[in-house]
Amino acid sequence: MPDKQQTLVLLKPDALQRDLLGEIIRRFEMKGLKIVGLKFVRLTEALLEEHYAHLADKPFFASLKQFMMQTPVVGLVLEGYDAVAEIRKVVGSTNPRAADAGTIRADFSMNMPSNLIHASDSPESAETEIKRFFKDDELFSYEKITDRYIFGEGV
Ligand code: IDP
Ligand code: MG
Repeated sequence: MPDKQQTLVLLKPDALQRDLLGEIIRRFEMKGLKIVGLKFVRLTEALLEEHYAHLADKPFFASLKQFMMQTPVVGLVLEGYDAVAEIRKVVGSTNPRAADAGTIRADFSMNMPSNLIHASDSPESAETEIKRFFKDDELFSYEKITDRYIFGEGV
């Protein structure tokens, strides 16, 4: 049986400004990823310094933080088999011009930092990042009629 995982996604200010929130969420839904958490988050400098700690010494760090604070971001927790890797595949490479055609970043964006989406890069970071942005009572477990078709149980 594949591994059922949860992962954290943030829809960045460029997704909001460019009216792409619905299109991006639609792509996740079409893939069969289940939305188990969904809310607006107002990012702060402190939160970004934690979330993007691996980029702290980059020359673009200050402008990245400013960009991420321009509007609220949409936080999502998505669930599915191998969800961490599968979402990264649907999202595409960090640099939109290096991303494969058909990925969200390749199809809808052109340059960094405005590549529309954050998605956790490993099961370990997904666990930390979900806790960073969502309280336990903001995550929901529920059955969908399509679960058996998407997840292949008892079809
Ligand atoms: P990821 O979002 O694909 O996981 P990371 O390396 O973790 O990529 O970088 C986080 C975010 O920082 C990127 O999504 C992008 O918005 C921004 N970023 C990364 N590299 C650059 C750069 O060279 N210039 C400007 N922004 C960058
Ligand atoms: Mg990353």
